[in-house]
Amino acid sequence: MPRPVIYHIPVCPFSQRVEILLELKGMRDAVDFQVVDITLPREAWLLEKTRGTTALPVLETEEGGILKESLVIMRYVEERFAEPQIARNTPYERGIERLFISREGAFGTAGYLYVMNRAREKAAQMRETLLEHYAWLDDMLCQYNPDGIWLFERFGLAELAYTPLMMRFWFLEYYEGFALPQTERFARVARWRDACLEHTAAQQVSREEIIKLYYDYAVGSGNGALPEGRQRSTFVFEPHWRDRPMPPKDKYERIATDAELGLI
Ligand code: GAZ
Repeated sequence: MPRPVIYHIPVCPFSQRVEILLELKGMRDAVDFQVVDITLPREAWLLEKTRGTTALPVLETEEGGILKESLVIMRYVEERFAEPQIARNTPYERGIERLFISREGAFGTAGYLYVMNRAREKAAQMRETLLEHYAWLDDMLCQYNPDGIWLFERFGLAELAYTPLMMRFWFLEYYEGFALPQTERFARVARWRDACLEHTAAQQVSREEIIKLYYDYAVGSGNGALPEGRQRSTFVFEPHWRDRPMPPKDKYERIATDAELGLI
């Protein structure tokens, strides 16, 4: 059976959104996921399909149609494999869902800039910016479902848009000592986040994997780029992350060697 193909980077938060959605539908095999190695130059045939852009995920339909942007691909999968429906039912609730999702980009950027920051004196401001995003989510959750867990009565599109990003933010706990303050301002969003991280449909990556693979981000090099003095990216597939040691936490002091990271 021909199936849509998604070209993706396995640990990328954006493709995990679509993986979670398919898992919620019990249809993981409805899409053929093809892995792209972010540490190698993009292949010409793939660049041709994307007309030159390199960001993933990209979906290709059976007819050769191309779609980019994880949230667009998410809606395509939701509508194409319509049963069971995961999106909300009414126009009003879909509106709330979309409003909630509308800050995912800024939320993700806040966390990534924070982990990639190399100037210790800027860390406090970056933490503050991220906390403002969590406070906004807290306020939304308090408005629409103050006593529950999810934005509505179950884990849905709102949750799957943010869960992969909140999982990547395990790197902030490890490299920045970041934690949500245990105060009233964040109580509702903390309950939501904890439930999101534990949801059975969202277990495609682990904390250990995130911390090891994103070491290069923590010393300022994103998207498979190589930090100074290094030959191998922490995003390489070999050696497997399970066989590598936990990276050093002192990201402001120095950059660990390939050997210390278990990459050679
Ligand atoms: N908006 C797109 C979507 O699909 O939702 C984003 C896709 C994307 O950025 N993909 C990245 C990619 O393919 C991998 S994940 N990069 C390779 C390339 O050649 O473009 C996130 C950030 C950030 C830096 C990196 C990432 C990240 O901010 O996870 O903010 C959220 C990249 C500094």
